[in-house]
Amino acid sequence: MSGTRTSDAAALLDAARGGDRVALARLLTWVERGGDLCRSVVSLAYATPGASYTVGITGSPGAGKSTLTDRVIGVGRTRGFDGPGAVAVIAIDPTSPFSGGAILGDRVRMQGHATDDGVFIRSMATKGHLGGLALAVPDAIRVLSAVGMPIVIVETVGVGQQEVEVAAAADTTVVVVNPGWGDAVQANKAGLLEIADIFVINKADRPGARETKRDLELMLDLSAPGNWRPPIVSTVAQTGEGIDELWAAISDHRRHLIDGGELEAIQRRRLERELRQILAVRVDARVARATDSGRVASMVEAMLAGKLDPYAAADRLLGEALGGASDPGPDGS
Ligand SMILES: Nc1nc2c(ncn2[C@@H]2O[C@H](COP(=O)(O)OP(=O)(O)O)[C@@H](O)[C@H]2O)c(=O)[nH]1
Ligand SMILES: [Mg+2]
Repeated sequence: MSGTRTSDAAALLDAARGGDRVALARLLTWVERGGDLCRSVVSLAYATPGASYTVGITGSPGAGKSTLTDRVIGVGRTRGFDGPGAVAVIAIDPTSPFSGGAILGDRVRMQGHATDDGVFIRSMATKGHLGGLALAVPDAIRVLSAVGMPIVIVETVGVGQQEVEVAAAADTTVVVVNPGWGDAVQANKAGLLEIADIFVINKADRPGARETKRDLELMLDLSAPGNWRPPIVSTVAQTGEGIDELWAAISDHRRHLIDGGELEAIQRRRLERELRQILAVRVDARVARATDSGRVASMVEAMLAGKLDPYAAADRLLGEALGGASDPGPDGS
């Protein structure tokens, strides 16, 4: 990593801390791309940790997450957790990695705060970060935290394992469902029941909200009891109905985590998961480099000739991969 890059990153970070949104946007672009620049930003951000609280908002496409986020930004700005503060939003749509229509829609739906410089909204893809969202999101949160954002909201489409991983980066995870047949069941199948700290039934202006609430309560009754039972809040994001209750639920959950010492435990687990992910990505990258097709083909010949078994071949390749190879970038690049 060159010294120039480190000083560039330091200057940008200083500017971003002073409220320069262009500098902040550039830092996040570096994070998004991965590689050496990402590494220098992350290492600086790491040395000056902030105290941001992260709220994840997840659910199916069209559930109203962006509309809801826009409302939550409003409450965060006017009341915050301990008074008004800045709010940052990262909007992720893993299904359209190259900023498709969905993200454009997100931006439109969060226009309510377009002129407020206490609000920073960023859509994110994972173009170059080989660690994927599982590393890019925590890195981005770390940068936002280091520049002094007290509240970070991460909006993500909750449809698969990757989104469950993204939710792991949030302190409080809000799962959004809609009234109507089977939505709660779908959320359950997608593994969202386990990650939910709070359920929101958005579009409660539509028929079936009560039934959906009953379905969720039933599923919660059947799931393993913990020391926090996710509350279920009904909202109409378009009008703002239920948003105060949602903010109260988020604040309660945060209080619960802090008072029980749970927040610290979560942060420990998160760092451990992140470290393991970085190791896995690096080992993968080294193995890929050491196992070019010629090398593998010659091993296969040796196996066919009865001179080598596949386990011994793997041992040898692994030794070559992890032996003297130079240190790759933070994401294996
Ligand atoms: N009827 C109704 N429509 C809503 C509500 N909240 C959002 N919508 C609409 O649902 C659509 C999808 O909203 P959006 O926030 O983009 O959903 P996302 O894909 O989950 O981010 C938009 O047309 C919103 O105007 C609500 O509470 N009631
Ligand atoms: Mg959206």
